[in-house]
Amino acid sequence: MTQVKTTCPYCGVGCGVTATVKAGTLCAVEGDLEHPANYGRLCVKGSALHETLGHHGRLTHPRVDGVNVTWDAALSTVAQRLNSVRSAHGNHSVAAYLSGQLLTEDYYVANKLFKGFLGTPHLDTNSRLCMASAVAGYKRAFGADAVPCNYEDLEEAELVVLVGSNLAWNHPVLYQRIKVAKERNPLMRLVVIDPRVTDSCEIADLYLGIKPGSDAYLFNGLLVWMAQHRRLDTVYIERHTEGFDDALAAAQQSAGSVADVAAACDVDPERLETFFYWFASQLHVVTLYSQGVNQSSSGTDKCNAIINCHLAGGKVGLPGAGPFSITGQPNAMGGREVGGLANQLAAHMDYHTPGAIDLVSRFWATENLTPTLPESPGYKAVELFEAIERGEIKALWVMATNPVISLPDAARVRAALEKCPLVIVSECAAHTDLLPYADIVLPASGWSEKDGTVTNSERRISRQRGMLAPPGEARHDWWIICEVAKQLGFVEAFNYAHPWEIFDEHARLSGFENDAIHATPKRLFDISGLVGLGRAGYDALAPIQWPVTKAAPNGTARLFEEGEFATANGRAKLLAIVPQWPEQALSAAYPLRLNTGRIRDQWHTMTRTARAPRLMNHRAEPFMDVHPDDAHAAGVTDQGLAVLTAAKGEFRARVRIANAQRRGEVFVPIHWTDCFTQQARSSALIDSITDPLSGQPESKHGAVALAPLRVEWQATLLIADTAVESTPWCTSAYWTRIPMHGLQRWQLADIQPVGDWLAQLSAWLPGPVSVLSQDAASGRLRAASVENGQLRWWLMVGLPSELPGLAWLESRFNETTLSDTHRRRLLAGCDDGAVDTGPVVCSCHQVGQTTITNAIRAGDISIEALGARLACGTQCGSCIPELKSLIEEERPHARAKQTPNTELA
Ligand SMILES: Nc1nc2c(c(=O)[nH]1)N[C@H]1C(S)=C(S)[C@@H](COP(=O)(O)OP(=O)(O)OC[C@H]3O[C@@H](n4cnc5c(=O)[nH]c(N)nc54)[C@H](O)[C@@H]3O)O[C@H]1N2
Ligand SMILES: Nc1nc2c(c(=O)[nH]1)N[C@H]1C(S)=C(S)[C@@H](COP(=O)(O)OP(=O)(O)OC[C@H]3O[C@@H](n4cnc5c(=O)[nH]c(N)nc54)[C@H](O)[C@@H]3O)O[C@H]1N2
Ligand code: SF4
Ligand SMILES: [Mo]
Repeated sequence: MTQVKTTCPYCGVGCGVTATVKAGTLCAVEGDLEHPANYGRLCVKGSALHETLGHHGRLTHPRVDGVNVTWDAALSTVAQRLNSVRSAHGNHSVAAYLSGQLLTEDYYVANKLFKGFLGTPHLDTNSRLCMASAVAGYKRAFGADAVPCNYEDLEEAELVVLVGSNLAWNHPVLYQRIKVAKERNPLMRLVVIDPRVTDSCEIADLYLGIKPGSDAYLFNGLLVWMAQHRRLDTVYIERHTEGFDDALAAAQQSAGSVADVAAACDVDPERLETFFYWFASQLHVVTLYSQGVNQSSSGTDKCNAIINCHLAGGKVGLPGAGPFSITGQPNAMGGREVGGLANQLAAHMDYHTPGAIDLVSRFWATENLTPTLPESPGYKAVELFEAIERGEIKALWVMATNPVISLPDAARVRAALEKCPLVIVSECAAHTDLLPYADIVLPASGWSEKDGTVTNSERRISRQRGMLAPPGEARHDWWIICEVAKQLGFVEAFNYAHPWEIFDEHARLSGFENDAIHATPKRLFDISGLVGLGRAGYDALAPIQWPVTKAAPNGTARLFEEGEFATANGRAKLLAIVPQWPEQALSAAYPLRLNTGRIRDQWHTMTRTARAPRLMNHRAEPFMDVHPDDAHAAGVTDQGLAVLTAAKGEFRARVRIANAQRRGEVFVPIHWTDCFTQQARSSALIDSITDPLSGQPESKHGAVALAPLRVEWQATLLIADTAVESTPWCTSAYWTRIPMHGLQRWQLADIQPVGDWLAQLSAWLPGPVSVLSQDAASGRLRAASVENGQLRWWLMVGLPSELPGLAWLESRFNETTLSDTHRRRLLAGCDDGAVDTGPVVCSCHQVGQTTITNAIRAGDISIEALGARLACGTQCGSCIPELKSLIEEERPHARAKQTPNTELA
């Protein structure tokens, strides 16, 4: 048994993980007590990491034109085809689309190959959909893409403002850290600014449920208010900034009075002014912002509207103060550091950085090569796919992202890929919606197998360490890229034996000619202090925050402490912001505002988190959160099925009527793909409108219509993994697949009635059919098939609310031979008598909503009482907000507690 320290591959918090490996299996994970991001904590996704591993469902062979081939054949085919596209159509006809989930070393060699050696600027990343506006905002204000703050600042602040961030679900460990800090410091306040009431409101002192897209009005209003109430730091403004007067004048134009701002944001003026007062009267304020700000057609301006207020109040470069863009992906930062965005060159240098092209060419020794480095930026993600659609780009290599799901106007992306003559995909999972478009599929190693570094939201570089062998022929991304580069003739430049050598080169480039003589201003991203670690030093590297230089060998906790910025004159810039509304317009045909985002237990397209059945239980099906009035107007009901329609796409899901929604707005999750459901890709509803500065899509502001999906029947089918050969029921108007242990659960519904269910079952399913119960009048039916003593499938026609507890049935599927008692009980139509415990609220301990409401009704009306009885909320704590709202809802029905309460024990 060995224990290995590594880093969680999900969100940008970058938690340290201690993994236990026994006999070639990673059997347990726990939080690394020493890692400064989490000090031992993990959220529910992190703590289920070991449950997502295993060789099943992984890509294990390189594939060319649908045929498995050897690596030699795959690599030479990639090289040949890339070369022939280049010689026929020029260097700029090839492109790469990368991901914030690659390791820094993978990213570095991909950027070096495409920009440096293939001479194409068209290399962009999914960080465009995620962090591009935050990057552009920081660069405009500070002269560099540099997050000034760190996680301790969140604990030291007197006021933390969450803007467009559902931290409790999406960066749970940071939320828990704030929660603890708030318990220690009762004066600390938390404000949440979000059109939805989210779980992040649990510990909020103030919630502003603003109209979507109105953030720039709000922060312009705050700037004006600070000026009117003499809450500016005039000394700081004078000494360390420029542009204040223009910024204030622009703010006054759009946000003259509290009443104007309150009207624009559609919030109560008193609450708004309370926020203004709190922000203005505290020095130690952290504003933490995320996709509710970034994913907008004016996202960059919104970031700068926030940064303006921090600069004007001198609330930056201090402990507990600063504008903090929280990153989404585990290595969003590392990608930005190597230059993975199409407008960047390398090591935080842009094409227009004076001398950068020459410097990078000399460093990479490409100056004598044809082609040389491109001279100007390439296409940003949405433009890149438009260029593919036009036929201008003819070869695309996608690594570690799924553009047919995550890019807006997803149908158009599919059509573009269909047309693209050469699509290469590096991927870990055997089934994704992208793979059918690939001419060449390259199997990549994944977390626990690959070795390298990632940078988290607070600039902290940590090691991800490889512990397991990749399955089959899967190889590390850096290796695949370097082997292709060598086949293309660039042997010397890509001759690395281990990722530490790549890291070393990246560190050298960051410090190359980065001194007072060569670079004014100096490049802030400098990790030259990590040059020369060697293999042993790299393997032992402890988490460290950049810059790491001779002057700061132990890293740098906080930036801009002296008020010296990375701009030419050292001053930070305030920007004049003219607020803009979302560009996707509402209309009579599409009257509802569509908001899209994340759920607590799933990661993006679910290729990893859906492998752990317990993570499927919190939200098992695709859903839409709808305000009760909108539901009523559209004639849809809670738990009923409905369709959202946009100009270019459709979304079918189960309705959740939610008071947390503003009227006129619908929220849908981003996670479901065609691998999991009939039609619930959120990006199909979003138009490809982007921020003109950052190129980030307006993914939070679609326009849709809502209507019921009128179905004749609904059914639940459980089927053993071994029994699924084809899935003919996928022609139904609605289906969704929910992985369980050893079986799949399908929720089905259709608009066509089924005349004869028995005939239908024989057509759909293998094995003999046993009817367990049938009620012709109501159309209810339960049937199952037992073959060779094993339960093969189980079906219930009826509403999902009538489901029995599925745990008993799940265990029966996993019995190699059904015992006689179980077989008899099953065929008598019985289960263990337990009712379905409802959606799982506490994923750590798998406690369902019904169990919890029963306990509350029986008198357990506190988190502590529920925890003592059911264990819910006692591990990662992410479900506590939901427990609290259940207590609120059920409290009126609770009866005075009789002690001891034996009924539910
Ligand atoms: N569980 C889980 N965690 C994740 C991920 C995941 O897939 N699952 N993904 C990771 C990634 S890559 C990212 S980028 C982060 C994203 O983390 P977040 O940004 O927190 O995630 P989202 O849910 O996309 O959106 C945040 C909030 O923005 C709000 N919002 C929408 N429109 C507006 C608006 O106009 N103004 C304001 N102020 N708010 C608005 C939404 O209602 C939503 O609650 O999460 C990371 N963490
Ligand atoms: N409507 C809407 N759209 C959005 C968003 C939104 O809020 N609303 N959010 C946007 C944001 S912030 C983001 S970050 C994107 C995320 O969207 P994507 O990046 O498209 O989603 P993922 O599922 O993370 O895709 C990663 C893929 O890489 C594979 N993979 C995992 N590890 C590795 C590896 O080491 N190597 C290789 N080669 N492959 C690997 C996974 O199996 C998976 O298929 O979605 C964006 N799109
Ligand atoms: S908070 Fe983020 S990094 Fe930490 S365990 Fe959860 S998903 Fe992983
Ligand atoms: Mo993201």
